[in-house]
Amino acid sequence: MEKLRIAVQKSGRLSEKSNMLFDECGINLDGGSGKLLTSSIDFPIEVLYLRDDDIPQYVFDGVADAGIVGENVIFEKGKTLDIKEKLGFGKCRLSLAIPKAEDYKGIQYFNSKRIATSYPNILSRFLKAKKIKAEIHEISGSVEIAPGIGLADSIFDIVSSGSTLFSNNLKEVEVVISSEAVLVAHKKINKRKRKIMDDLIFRIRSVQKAKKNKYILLNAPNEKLNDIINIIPGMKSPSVVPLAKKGWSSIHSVIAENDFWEVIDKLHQNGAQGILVIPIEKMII
Ligand code: PRT
Ligand code: ZN
Repeated sequence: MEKLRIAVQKSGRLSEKSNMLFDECGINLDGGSGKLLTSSIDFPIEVLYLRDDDIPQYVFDGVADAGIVGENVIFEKGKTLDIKEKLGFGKCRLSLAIPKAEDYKGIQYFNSKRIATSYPNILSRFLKAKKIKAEIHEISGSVEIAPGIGLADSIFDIVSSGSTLFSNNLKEVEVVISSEAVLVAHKKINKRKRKIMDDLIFRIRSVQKAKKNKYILLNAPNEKLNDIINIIPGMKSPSVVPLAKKGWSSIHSVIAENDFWEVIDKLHQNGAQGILVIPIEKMII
């Protein structure tokens, strides 16, 4: 049977989350460690483990049909691929940073400066758009130490928490792109593989929606039901179940994680009691 071949980072920051995503989608991989190509026993995919830098090329060439990789790598490699889905992990930004003690008044600062980076293409596109003439020094790792050892005046690198910059006496002065892990696909995959891709995306979305929402149960006096239903409208509308105690009901609904604390406050103010909030595993609307 035809399978969709997906390239995934072999070992690094995206590996664990990528494998976890398959797991959460109910896709079990026949994962003897050290294997470069593995199949799922219960879903028509096979996973090819690669260095993240190689993933755009493999997908572009059609050696893999799809891949999970950071947007930063895709933009750097400049390959035309279909970005199918943002995956919500591996979030970071690509930023310009300069020594802490330097005065920074704007992008003009970088004129005639030497900038060390592993992302020369993204950087040169950015500098060109801003009409800045700087010298780009491409290095493959430990970019953050370049200014300290006199190799460059500044850097262009991935920043996440900012602590690497901080401990190297650098400060972030321009965010050039934001990035996260995405599911990408080869431009032309056949109909059968497209169907597998759609099934996979459907599962990914169900998992992601579930993560963004919580199941909520609470008790309230009947005269407060309308007010409470307005606060937690639910997917269609909340379930209301009478309690054994006369004049009281239990309300079940779904709330967005982002609204959580605000909603809880309002529910309290409107007489809700015994509020339980429970994670949702999958959510299909
Ligand atoms: O071996 P392989 O080539 O496959 O892996 P790699 O070493 O090239 O990449 P890896 O595993 O380090 O990162 C994979 C992807 O994770 C990147 O391409 C990004 O899309 C994403 N990502 C998310 C990050 C970070 N966060 C991150 N913080 N990649 C790297 N970093 C590094 C950054 O380079 C810097 O040195 O972490 C440091 C900064 O972190 P903070 O938290 O101190 O700011
Ligand atoms: Zn890499």
